[in-house]
Amino acid sequence: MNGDTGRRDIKNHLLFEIATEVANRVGGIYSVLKSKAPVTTAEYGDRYTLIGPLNKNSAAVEVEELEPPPGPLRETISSMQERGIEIMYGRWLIEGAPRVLLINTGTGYRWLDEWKSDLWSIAGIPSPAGDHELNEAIVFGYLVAWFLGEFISRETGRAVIAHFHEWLAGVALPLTKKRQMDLTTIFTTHATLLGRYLCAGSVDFYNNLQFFDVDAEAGKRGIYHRYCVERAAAHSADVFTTVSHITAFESEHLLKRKPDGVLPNGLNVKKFSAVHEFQNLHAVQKEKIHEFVRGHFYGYLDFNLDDTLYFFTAGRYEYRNKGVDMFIESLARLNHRLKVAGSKTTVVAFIIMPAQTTSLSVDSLKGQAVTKALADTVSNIEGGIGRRLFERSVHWKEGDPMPDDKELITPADRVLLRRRLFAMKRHHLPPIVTHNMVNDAEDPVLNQLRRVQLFNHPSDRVKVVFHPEFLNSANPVLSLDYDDFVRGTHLSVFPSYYEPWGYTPAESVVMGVPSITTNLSGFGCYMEELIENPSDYGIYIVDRRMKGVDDSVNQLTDCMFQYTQKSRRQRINQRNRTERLSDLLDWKRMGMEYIKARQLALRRAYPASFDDVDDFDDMIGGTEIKISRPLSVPGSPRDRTGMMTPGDFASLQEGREGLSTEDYIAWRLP
Ligand code: G6P
Ligand code: 1S3
Repeated sequence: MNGDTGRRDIKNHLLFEIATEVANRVGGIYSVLKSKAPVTTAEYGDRYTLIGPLNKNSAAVEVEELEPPPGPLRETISSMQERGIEIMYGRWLIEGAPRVLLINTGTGYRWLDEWKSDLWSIAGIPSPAGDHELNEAIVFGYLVAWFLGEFISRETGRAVIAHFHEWLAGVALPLTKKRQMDLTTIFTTHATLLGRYLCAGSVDFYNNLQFFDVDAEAGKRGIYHRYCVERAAAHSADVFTTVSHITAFESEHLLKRKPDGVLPNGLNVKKFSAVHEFQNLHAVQKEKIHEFVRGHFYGYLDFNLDDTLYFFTAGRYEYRNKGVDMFIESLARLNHRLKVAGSKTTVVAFIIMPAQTTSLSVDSLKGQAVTKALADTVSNIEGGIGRRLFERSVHWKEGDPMPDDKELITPADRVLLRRRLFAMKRHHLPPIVTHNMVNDAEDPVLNQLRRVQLFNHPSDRVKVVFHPEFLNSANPVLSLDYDDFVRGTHLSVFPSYYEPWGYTPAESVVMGVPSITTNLSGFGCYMEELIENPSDYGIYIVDRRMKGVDDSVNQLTDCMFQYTQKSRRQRINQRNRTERLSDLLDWKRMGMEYIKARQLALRRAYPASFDDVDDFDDMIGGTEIKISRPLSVPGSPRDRTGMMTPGDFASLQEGREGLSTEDYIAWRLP
């Protein structure tokens, strides 16, 4: 509990957001912070600073170093620097350009043992030797607590909110409480440690959430000490939040604190000035995927690219959690259904998930090389024919025969072309993986593809390409950046089993690419709550909660099969509708929940400053931000509930009368 002396100015409060992914791309939290930066800096200006550990490689490209402004910030940084702590202050070179403060944890390790024993004595959190990740979390946590403690002793005028993301940045939370710091805190968990571990195994997670012996389960998996940090962070924060209702439910049971609210993830949505620009981009990027496919399937290109659909899944390689197991099984069933139906459509399904590889395979490189050589030869021949045709025509006189096409292509051209065609002969099927895998024989994706026999056989209507590396336009085989690749595809498929939010389907939607998700992903549940008929808008939600596995696989197969039955015109219409959902996912709208969480944190720490109900309304004036709602535009999705902000269906439920979390309307699994 802080002093609540009422001295601090809450209206002009300062905001620190603390995470290990500040200016350091690791996963989803980086996306949250980066995409949210424009709305947060618009609201706070220089009252907003992000704090993270210093990663020199990524800071070198993402951050421009600056002199800290004079005042408490500079004084605190200098004081820590004088004690040997390296701190980099600067501008994160992203839209919104927020200020960042990056602390070199390496310069704090000399106190590691002391801090470990302190953590044990103040919070009962053990820290066995040899867990590097935990050591990093402890050193970072103590350095952040050090910074915040010194900062608030110098900045005595304004209130301070410290918002922490994920357990890795959470060690400072119990410290702020124990040291009774005069600030207010928020903790957002983007997943739970136990949830991720339990789901990756073979437990029936959602039906047993209430019954897990959490300490024992954490102990069995060797993560008890990390779990303690996560739980302490959740319990010490003034306001505890998660990214979705499904994770709120999970946290309530696994971390034993009911979250105060849900802060869904938004995107920084960019609209093109021409409405149909994204459709044009689809055609342009699809042509680049065609180029790859021509090379990859050379020698077996017996399917029509104009009648080919591109499906994909992508993300971190969490085979079961991200639902790749279900995707592959459904692809096998889809293959069967398309064959039985005598369909002329071919589906090329991409799996983009980084695994350990040694290099691109010779076969993949060769495929691109032979088609490139063929394209160059054809273009030379084409140039020669053009020149000769022109020469003949320019010398043509009345009475001469018309230029004969047989003479236009020379014997040398024919030989060269024949050589190129011979190089295209292939004696084995096109590969299902583009790289040499370190562990080919035990790779779960490859083994399942073998089990269901998706081998890119000419008779298969579903072909598969496993690209075990994130995409990059500098890659010589599949030369596209991720966003461009997504635009060129027809359908994204994310049948996750464990997905607290799920940026991948949301990103696909804002690019106008229809997406399949599940009712076990935060995003899927959110869409289901918000839109009357998500499938009308290209969001297909597979039921993995109430159905058995086989039924869910069939539902996913049906979904994909029905998509293959659509005409081009229907696909174009569908993309238009999908893209229209993007305003719903914009931070301008989603960010409202962050505003509410911050107000709740201030109110809890400084209740006396909120004597007057109107004060709270003033403070939360952010609700008046214009939320663009395509909902009112004819032909756009209709909000099922008439709610104005995403969190209205069970988020920050702070009543005016009290501060109890009991009035949080927990979303329950049926
Ligand atoms: C976009 C382009 C159209 C193109 C279509 C192909 O809408 O603007 O010119 O015909 O994509 O759609 P498809 O679903 O067949 O890739
Ligand atoms: C987490 O990253 P993940 O892919 O491990 O955080 C993301 C950002 O909140 C979230 O979108 C995702 O579902 C979580 O799982």
